[in-house]
Amino acid sequence: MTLHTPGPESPAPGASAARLIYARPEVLRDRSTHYCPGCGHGVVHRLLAEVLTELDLPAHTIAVAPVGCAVFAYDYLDIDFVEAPHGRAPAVATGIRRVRPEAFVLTYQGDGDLAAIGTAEIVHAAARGERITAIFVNNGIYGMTGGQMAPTTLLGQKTTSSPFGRDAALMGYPIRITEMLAQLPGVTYAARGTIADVGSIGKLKAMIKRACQVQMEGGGFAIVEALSNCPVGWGMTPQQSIEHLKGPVVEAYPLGVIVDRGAVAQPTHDLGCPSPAHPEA
Ligand SMILES: Cc1ncc(C[n+]2csc(CCOP(=O)(O)OP(=O)(O)O)c2C)c(N)n1
Ligand code: SF4
Ligand SMILES: [Mg+2]
Repeated sequence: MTLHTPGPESPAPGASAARLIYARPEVLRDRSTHYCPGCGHGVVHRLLAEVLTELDLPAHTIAVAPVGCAVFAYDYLDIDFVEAPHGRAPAVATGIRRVRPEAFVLTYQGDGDLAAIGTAEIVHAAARGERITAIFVNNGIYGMTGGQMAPTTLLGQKTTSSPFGRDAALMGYPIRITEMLAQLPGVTYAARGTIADVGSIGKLKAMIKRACQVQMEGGGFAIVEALSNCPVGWGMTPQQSIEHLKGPVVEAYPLGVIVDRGAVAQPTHDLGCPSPAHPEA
């Protein structure tokens, strides 16, 4: 899409010029998706497509698709994909890593996939410091199967399996799994962003880019959690779900870089996690 925009860069009156401000990255296929209106998965797909393109990675990438609403990611991103059983993306990616050391290996998982059925796989891939870039879309619910409670569901949140709201005494507390993983010395980079607004989307893109560069530079495991929305599962309109995301969700899951052991930069928020030295330091 091209737009004629007035401003300092505008041509002299009478002259015509167009400034490209939006173009679909080729790696994002030109087709509609199955996602519900307002769903955040599409935003994350777009950011991934942009970052992979900017880093010249599409031809070198082998991605692993999850079970969950993003199960059809392979239909939307024009890169090589392997489909993993529910929760097993990090294990499948480990296998790919071992037989294709030169490949760029990417996983994409939801919170039910990564933080529930796949807890063991993600913890041990991170502990081994697998050279994998993990994209973790946390919408606080099992979207695909009808909105059941996930480990990430907020306290008090109503879901189809917690109809009176999540009660800590009965159902435990939400897991900040990215902070848990960040404690492991094999994790080179861990960060949390959100799709809640334009500024946050830009920051999330920078996090995804950094997580990809970590792998390109030979670093260990890198994970970016994207706080996302599920308007259908949350019983909200898309607009309400974005407000909810910006409010209680971001409050429960602080945004920022949790650890970057590949850079001089220190964590931008301190949640009391110990900060072990980089194994190679
Ligand atoms: C072994 C196995 N157990 C359970 C399921 C059912 N199942 C499919 S997707 C899903 C939850 C997905 O939730 P999440 O990973 O958060 O993705 P979302 O749909 O929210 O993006 C479950 C439990 C399954 N497909 N396979
Ligand atoms: S159920 Fe939720 S996560 Fe799944 S496509 Fe719809 S809005 Fe997105
Ligand atoms: Mg989910």
